[in-house]
Amino acid sequence: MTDFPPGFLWGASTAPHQIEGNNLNSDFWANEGRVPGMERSGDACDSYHRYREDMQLLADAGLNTYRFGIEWARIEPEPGLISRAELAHYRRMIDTAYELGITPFVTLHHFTNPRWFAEQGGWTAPGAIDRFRSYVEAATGILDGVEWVATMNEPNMLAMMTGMAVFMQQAQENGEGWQSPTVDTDGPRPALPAPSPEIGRIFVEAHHAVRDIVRERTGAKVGWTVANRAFETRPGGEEKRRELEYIWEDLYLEGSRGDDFVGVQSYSAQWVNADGIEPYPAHPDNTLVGTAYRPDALGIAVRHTAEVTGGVPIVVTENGIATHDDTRRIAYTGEALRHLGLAMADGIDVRGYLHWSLLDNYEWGHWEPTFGLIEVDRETFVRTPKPSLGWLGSVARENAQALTASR
Ligand code: IFM
Repeated sequence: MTDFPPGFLWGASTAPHQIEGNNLNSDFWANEGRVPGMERSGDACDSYHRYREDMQLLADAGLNTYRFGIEWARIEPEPGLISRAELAHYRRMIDTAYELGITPFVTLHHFTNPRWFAEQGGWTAPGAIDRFRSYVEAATGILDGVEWVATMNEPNMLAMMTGMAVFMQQAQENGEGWQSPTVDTDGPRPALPAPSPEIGRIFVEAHHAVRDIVRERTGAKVGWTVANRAFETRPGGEEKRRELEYIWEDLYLEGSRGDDFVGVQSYSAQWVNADGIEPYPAHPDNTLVGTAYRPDALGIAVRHTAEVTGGVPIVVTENGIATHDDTRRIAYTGEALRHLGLAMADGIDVRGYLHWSLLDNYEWGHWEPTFGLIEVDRETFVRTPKPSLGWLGSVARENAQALTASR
């Protein structure tokens, strides 16, 4: 058995645009449906109205933490116009979590921006950080008592997506299909555009700016969450790996030095050779988003994160698998937890494990890949917990994970 430390956070994560539904004032909503092959989020899981039920299922299973986001596009639908009603909505979510004995873990920005922010030039426009700062100042008004706040989700993927806006524009003009940043269901995933370090540095600056605001105004631990690619090196690929690792991860991990925690988000691992990142080869074990089945990636990810950040406490803020086979989800997660336990046994400071995702949700242009511990009927919104929810809940209750394979 691996024992996890007392107070370990056990939970699941979501993001507003992926579950709430009708995020009308966001830039992502504005683009949905315009590009062929891109499905719309629509009502999503209607969690905007059904969040209590979602949290109740999480708590009943035995999990103790719920990571959810608050949506800038709802809170500030027009520049400078702060919606008190939306702030009150998110405060009710925080209060509901506490009422159910759940620790809320709040993300301030998860990929989506207000439509007006995008129209003003987005993150690369002058004044972008000030606009984000103003939103965070308003948001901190409802964070009283919240212990964990992530400023931005996966700034490295966001930097890549910001580059993808150009691709989307071209795809629209040429009538080409949508390429989700997170999904490729037709064989090996083509190389994603590398995130621009210039844009990445804007996010580091934005993170530091709002980290200070959150610290001044709340008692929360503050950090951000970084997508980890768990790169592995083919002979001769060492230099290329260092170059890519900086662009994809280390710029952001270095930006988290001085934070109270860093979120590790891990799904798969990927080989790098002297020419660059190798696409995932087609394989029957590949997941529904086209990635290789690599639960061991979580161990690689936390070890690399600890090394680059110099030991900033880690919370695994996302880890999971896109599959229709829940038995596989349990097998994947058990193995990922085993690798997490081994890293912790080697002295890495990990404070929690939050599974992605609580619900089958909108995977950025697609509904087919399902990551959830809970199935959602998209017409009736009926929630049906999968066996993996009960399984993860029992791991959480025992605060331990049986080691099923040898080291
Ligand atoms: O669904 C996404 C999430 O929004 C960010 N991290 C990866 C997940 C799965 O692709």
